[in-house]
Amino acid sequence: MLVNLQGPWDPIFGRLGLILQYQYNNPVIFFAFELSLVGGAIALFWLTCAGKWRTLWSDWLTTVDHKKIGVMYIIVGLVMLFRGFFDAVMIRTQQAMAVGASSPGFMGAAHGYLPPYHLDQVFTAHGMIMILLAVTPILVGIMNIVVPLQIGARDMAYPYLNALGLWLTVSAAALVMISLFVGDFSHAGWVGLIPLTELPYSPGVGVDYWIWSIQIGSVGTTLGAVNLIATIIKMRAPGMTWGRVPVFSWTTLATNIIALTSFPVLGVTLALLTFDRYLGTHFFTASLGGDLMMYTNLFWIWGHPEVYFVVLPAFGMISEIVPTFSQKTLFGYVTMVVASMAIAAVSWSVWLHHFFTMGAGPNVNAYFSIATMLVGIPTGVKVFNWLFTMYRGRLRFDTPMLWAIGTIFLLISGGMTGMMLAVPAINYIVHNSVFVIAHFHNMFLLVAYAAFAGVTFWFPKVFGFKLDERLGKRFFWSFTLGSIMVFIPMYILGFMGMTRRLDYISHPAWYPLILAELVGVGFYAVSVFFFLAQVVVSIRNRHDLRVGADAWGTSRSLEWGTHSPVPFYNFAVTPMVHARDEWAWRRENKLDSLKPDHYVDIHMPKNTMVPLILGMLSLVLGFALIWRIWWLAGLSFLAIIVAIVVRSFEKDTGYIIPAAEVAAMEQDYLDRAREVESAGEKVGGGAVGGGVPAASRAPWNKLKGD
Ligand code: HEM
Ligand SMILES: [Cu+2]
Repeated sequence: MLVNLQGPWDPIFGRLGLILQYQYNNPVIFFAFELSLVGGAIALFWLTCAGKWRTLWSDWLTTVDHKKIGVMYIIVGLVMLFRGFFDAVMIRTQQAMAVGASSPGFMGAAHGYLPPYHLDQVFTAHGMIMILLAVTPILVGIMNIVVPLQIGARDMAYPYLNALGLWLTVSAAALVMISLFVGDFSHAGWVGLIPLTELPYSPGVGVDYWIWSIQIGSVGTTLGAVNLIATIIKMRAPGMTWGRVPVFSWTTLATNIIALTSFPVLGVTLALLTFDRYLGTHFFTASLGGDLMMYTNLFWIWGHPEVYFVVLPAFGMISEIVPTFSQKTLFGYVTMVVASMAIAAVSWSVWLHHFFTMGAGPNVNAYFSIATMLVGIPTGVKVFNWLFTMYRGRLRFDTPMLWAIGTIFLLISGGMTGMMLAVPAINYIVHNSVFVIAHFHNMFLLVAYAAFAGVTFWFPKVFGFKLDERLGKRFFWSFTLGSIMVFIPMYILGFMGMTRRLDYISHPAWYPLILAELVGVGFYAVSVFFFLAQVVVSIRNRHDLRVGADAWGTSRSLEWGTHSPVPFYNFAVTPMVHARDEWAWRRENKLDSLKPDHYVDIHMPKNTMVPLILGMLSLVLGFALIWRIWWLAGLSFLAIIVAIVVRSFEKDTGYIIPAAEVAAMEQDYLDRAREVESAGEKVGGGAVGGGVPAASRAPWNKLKGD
């Protein structure tokens, strides 16, 4: 039943014999390999010398604490963001070097230094990594950290499932990284252009790496979606009615409904493609009853909702940040919530705008064109709400606010070009040009901006100290210069007719703009430096950057009503919610003391190593399936089942912290807060209800709940 493969196959080693046919003489890969070896060695050395193995194991690898899981998601996302950035640098330098027939070629390339087959892998990896393994994990990480705090919960509804989602994401990322050194990666674009992904056209293991890493990662994302939805529905603190749920939590709900309904479509689509490649079926082939466009339809039925999956949390984050730094309540809470749900709803009915040129005819195209444009209405509502929130507010331009304003600019420009693309007549002209690339980078940049806003905004909540503002602003401005320099020329090039995914530029008139893009990449590189400097300097100066519970002094929602850094049990006693902007309400009514009348026992989930083991086993399973090592695949699959069954018999999964112990821990936090408060403005204000400039307690903060 299995298909006949080209090249070697062996019952023990599967297709691993193919490795001998790959040429490992590429200096770029060699450099990356060296770098990871050296990096790994340094990390191991440091862990051993500093005696950190035990902390790593018990505080991080086996944890089920939603905040730590969130932090690990964000770290994985940032690492992959860096990897994706490296890919981008390679694409841009290749295009800048390979202009005109006389441009020289190196390392086996006719022009530039990347032969087409290698460049194709680089842009495929770039797209897939950035969307699924960089932006998505960073957002999931922020949702993980913030949502339980915002709704006054102890943890997520299913802490164990939460850790499992993380480790599946890690194993997906690991598979992509392994493909760099063992075998190769897909060359068929992040969308898996059909029939290029079918076995006859991609006989190697690259497409299989692409399939299995997405498959494993999306199981993780789906589990995360179940968890976040259940958490928001079931775990809200007493008094937190639906009308009081903070907007970020609302958008998290909307976005995870999208995830829960769309990721399974991706799973099924890839499974059908897997059948084609492994079992010789013909779902998506051009003959024997297969249908190429069925793949494209199914892919975008997931793909379009996915783009809203990343954009809605971004909207949610700036809906928290803009009011905080405008010192006003959010304008139009109800319309904001309705708009989020409307965007989620419309997102299922627009997928065909990705292939208007398929030739479905004017009626079908008109339907999808109108549906696509409808998205502009709720999106516009949101933009106006943010603007009205800022209108006559007392604006402060701390770093999170700068990123938030950048987000709004990008949303307007990216949304406009999206509207242009949604007109079939225009789309026929610019489809498959770099105008589309500029549009969606514009959109994904918006998400990145909001994510940086969110990370800077909630960082002090999680770690107890702020990130350095001066370096943060430099990071913002260099990143923004990079975005302008790379993507405005790209829009123009699209109009000039430059198609996407070129390895060679034949048109000399495009050259100046391509060079401008390369300069932009230089600014991005500078911004990476400022980001790393910001992290290092802030950690070094963490004592001076300490903050109290309300890190920004004007924060509004419930998460600011517990200590910074947040204790592992979140709230000493479950908070009672009185208003929509609970913390702002407490601040105004002088109810912002963090000391409750009395303490009670707290029930917490226990650490477990099962999720880590399951993650590692899925990595082995994925690797075995890619290389068709059937015995290993069977064995690891069996081990996964056994681990799940064994864990489900585990009854003793929680423990109690006695009230007295809680009281002692709380005392430490309160002492720390007092110390921060007495240090006053020097530490950036925002100690326990104190250190806030009097002006920020202005009368318009008054809000009577819903
Ligand atoms: C007002 C909202 C939006 C509209 C009207 C819109 C419209 C479109 C249209 C019509 C296309 C197809 C272009 C073509 O291939 O010819 C497109 C492509 C794309 N858009 Fe948007 N879009 C919007 C928002 C977004 C958002 C929020 C994101 C992501 C955060 C996004 C990401 C993408 C991506 C990734 C592609 C192309 C993928 C590819 O072909 O590789 N869009 N958009
Ligand atoms: Cu779309």
